[in-house]
Amino acid sequence: MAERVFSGIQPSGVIHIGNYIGAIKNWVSIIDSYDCIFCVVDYHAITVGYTPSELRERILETAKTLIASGIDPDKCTIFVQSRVPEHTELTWILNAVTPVSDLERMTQYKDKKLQNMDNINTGLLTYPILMASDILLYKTNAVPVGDDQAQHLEFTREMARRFNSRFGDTFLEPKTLLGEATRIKGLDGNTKMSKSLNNYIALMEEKEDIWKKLKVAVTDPARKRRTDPGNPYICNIFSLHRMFSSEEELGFVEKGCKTAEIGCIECKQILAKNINDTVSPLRDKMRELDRNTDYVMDVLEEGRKTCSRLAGATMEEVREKIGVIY
Ligand code: AQP
Repeated sequence: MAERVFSGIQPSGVIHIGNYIGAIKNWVSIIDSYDCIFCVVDYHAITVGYTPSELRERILETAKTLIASGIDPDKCTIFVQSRVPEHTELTWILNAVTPVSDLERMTQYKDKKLQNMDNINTGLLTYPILMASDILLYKTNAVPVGDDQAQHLEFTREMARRFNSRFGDTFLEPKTLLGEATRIKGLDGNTKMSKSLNNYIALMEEKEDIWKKLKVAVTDPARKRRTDPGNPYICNIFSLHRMFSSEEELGFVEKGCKTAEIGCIECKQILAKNINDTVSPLRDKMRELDRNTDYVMDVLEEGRKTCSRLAGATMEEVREKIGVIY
């Protein structure tokens, strides 16, 4: 039996190249080696401000984007979190064994609090418990996460240990499967590329729009004029080249930037072409799926059935262990 992998993505906005490089591409690369479950985590997405009609569309769009990016439904399970209510049931139970102080020190909570000052709801605080439930419900062996989620995965392991030591062996402690890429910064060059920060290049962005966004993206501030030499190692455009460009192109822009032989515009044009070359087959596939929404709905329904069966079995065990079966 292949080891089980679980990972999720929020339908909280447009999926961007950071999500692709940091998560989805890695998921595609392991799909043949593990029993993979990929989840559109819509209940996570309601912890920040949103519009119900948009969420409805984004759930389906996120599922389509996964499939268009190479997550083959014949090789794995894809489903929507809210369609399997055991996720929230387990969350409530794990709430009761989680110290509030553990949640308050989570880095993502601190960041999100600052980004959502007018809506610091309890869901932002308990987000890691829902994530732990997603993972533990399926007796997951390994979770592929970007380094931004590493703290939440450590928290999940701690939850498994805590529950097991109190109620007896139930959950597995999942390992981390770290992909090759680290965190992708946004076009502002400051924070991580994020759906909610509008500092992204969408995965399905059209060629002209990729260029429009890259043209104004932040580079090494020391390069004020075309003739100023730059430092590629502090330039976010160069770090994106590492993800999308060939070794030869990397060498060319590295040297060209340091010696001012090329300007930022030429450097960005090479990057824009390479991003477009990577995403254009995905865009084509997405258009095909847009014409075949019934197929995507069928995939999600199959996923729901599989996950309901697995989650249902775990919850029977959990209810028995915590003493609510009489
Ligand atoms: N900038 C990034 N670089 C590398 N990996 C990233 N991921 C997200 N942003 C980057 C990875 O994408 C997966 C799915 O992320 P998510 O949808 O669960 O939520 P997130 O990490 O909070 O993504 P966003 O884009 O920043 O969304 P919002 O703005 O809604 O919070 C994860 O595996 C994550 O590591």
